[in-house]
Amino acid sequence: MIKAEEKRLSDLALKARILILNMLARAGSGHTGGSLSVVEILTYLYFHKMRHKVEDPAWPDRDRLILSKGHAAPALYAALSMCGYFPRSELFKLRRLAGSLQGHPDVRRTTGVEATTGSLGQGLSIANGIALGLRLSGNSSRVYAILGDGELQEGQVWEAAMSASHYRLRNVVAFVDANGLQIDGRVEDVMGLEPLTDKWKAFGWNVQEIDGHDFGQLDEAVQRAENRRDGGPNAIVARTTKGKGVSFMEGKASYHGVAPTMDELRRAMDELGGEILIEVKS
Ligand SMILES: Cc1ncc(C[n+]2csc(CCOP(=O)(O)OP(=O)(O)O)c2C)c(N)n1
Repeated sequence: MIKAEEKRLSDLALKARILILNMLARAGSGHTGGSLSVVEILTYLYFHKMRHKVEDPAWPDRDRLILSKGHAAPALYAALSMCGYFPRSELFKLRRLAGSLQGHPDVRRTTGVEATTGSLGQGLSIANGIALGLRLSGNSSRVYAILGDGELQEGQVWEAAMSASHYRLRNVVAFVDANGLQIDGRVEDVMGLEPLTDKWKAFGWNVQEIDGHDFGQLDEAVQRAENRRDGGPNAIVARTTKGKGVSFMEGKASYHGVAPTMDELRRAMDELGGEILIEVKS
């Protein structure tokens, strides 16, 4: 990836972080740490890799993205609004009853969302079904699924992993946002997954392990995955930092499921050089 493109994507990722923190502070609840860890993966996919058309969200030849770790919806919403799927003002109505942006992605309510997720463990199965359908209809679109590492403790993920390799779904790329933390602590303490890449390999996947905040590495891994001739699904274990970008949130499980207070938002914006985009709630 050329330097200018890396810079463009980094600027977009920064903008996404500013939006995520503002929308969560406005909502007063939601998942901060795991939204911040997945920003580069989403930015890379929406702004560099995927074929999609804002003016035609149901374009049959679009690539699909399934955010299996649906609690990171704020990161998905930031990316979709920055693409132009809906106005930025919608972001500040996050988690309102009857609003278009629910706490977890809802395919019926939000333009650009491909699947309803939030109940962990289901996204890869959905991605497989879509990928099989695309293959049956001779469509070469790709399906990208993003899973959390804590999410991998759900048994359904491994059923989906088996079926994707059984059906040689080379049009599926699964990212693991491996930030090492889950709701209340370290993944390795709650229920260890390592050696994680070996597990995917044993289930018949091609696996790569990268730094999930590095656009160059994301691009190389995806290109390598898609250029393989030997078929089968591809997994990318993206090592990330929960809370990435905000020093006092980084690596802390305590920021998993809480929104920033106004004071924390101010401190975060000072660090990121971002603006407060919301009014203080009374
Ligand atoms: C089936 C199910 N069980 C429990 C939850 C509650 N929950 C939401 S996020 C989360 C932790 C997920 O950890 P991880 O996948 O590592 O997410 P990240 O650290 O990237 O935010 C849990 C248990 C859920 N959403 N779905």
